[in-house]
Amino acid sequence: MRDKIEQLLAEVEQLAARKEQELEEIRVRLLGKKGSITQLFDEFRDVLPEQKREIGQVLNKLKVAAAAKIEELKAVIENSMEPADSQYDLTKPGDKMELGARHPISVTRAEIISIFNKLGYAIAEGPEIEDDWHVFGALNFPPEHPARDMQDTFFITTGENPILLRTHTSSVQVRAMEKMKLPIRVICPGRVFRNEAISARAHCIFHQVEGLYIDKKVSFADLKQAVLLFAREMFGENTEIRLRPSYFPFTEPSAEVDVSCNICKGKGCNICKGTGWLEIMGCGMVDPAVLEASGIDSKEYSGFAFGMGVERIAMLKWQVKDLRLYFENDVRFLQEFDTVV
Ligand code: 2U9
Repeated sequence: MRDKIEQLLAEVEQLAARKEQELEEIRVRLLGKKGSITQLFDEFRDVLPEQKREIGQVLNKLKVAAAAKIEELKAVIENSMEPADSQYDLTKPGDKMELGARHPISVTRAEIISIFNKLGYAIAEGPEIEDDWHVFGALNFPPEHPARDMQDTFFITTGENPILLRTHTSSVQVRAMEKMKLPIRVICPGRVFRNEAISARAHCIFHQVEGLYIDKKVSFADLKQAVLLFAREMFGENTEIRLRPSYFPFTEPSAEVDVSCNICKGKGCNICKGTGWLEIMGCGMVDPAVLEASGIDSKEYSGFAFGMGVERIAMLKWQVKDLRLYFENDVRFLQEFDTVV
């Protein structure tokens, strides 16, 4: 096989050499000392003065065009005569093709979305650069209220309704409440920003999936059932949940949700720090003041909401100890995940 390839390469090179010689003969025939174009220049001396300008122009054009064409063809032939190994080594084994993979955060986000899609939630998206009203005002964070300290952010403008980077995707739910017809059942995945020092457990950029369900007679029992269904789909059918009372300005009552540790099955290990439980999200009943702020009658409608950090869910799923790994995009880390698409 190798011999055959080399023989054929030699033939191609011989062919190119022959063609180059033929081309040189053509050049001499046209543009050489006695070439036909050169001869026309000799005859040009006898052209009548009144025709000299016109014929001179055409003649020059012919000479330039012929020279250019010959140069062009010479380059083509020379290229094809390059020694084979300087251009292609047909005997070299092919380069290994690296398969791409989805980022573990994308995989986790897609899994969360798919679970809620099955529960009838639509997806809503909104701007990362928001105004103060949609991030704080409409969600029951009065100006100067200490609850704002928990979600300090990056301001783009100052003034009465400053423009800033959203600290949660709740702003998307506010926009949904403003424009969607009731009942509303949405999840809002997206990137959020907080003025936080970067560490193994916190970052100034992270991803959330939040959800909102508003209808007549929505109860805390409905919330608990939705959270339980999600937890069992995400972490396994034997997963148990527990709700601990908490505080958020936009929900009342509010709770933190824990799932039973599926590493030690609730016995206590170093992943769950001996407690048997892992915190996965926050949730609560939408505060009536939040419904009213977006023009929804809180006497007729009620709703629940929940929110989770995608990085946190992904850390629990794969037992990743340092959040920063998700942002560094070191391929050695990314290749650890079985996420080839
Ligand atoms: C509207 C009304 C209520 C969204 C909610 C949480 C609880 C919550 C955190 C989890 C970890 C954010 O990523 S995190 O830091 N979120 O605990 N979020 S209830 O409540 C809403 C949203 C929109 C209109």
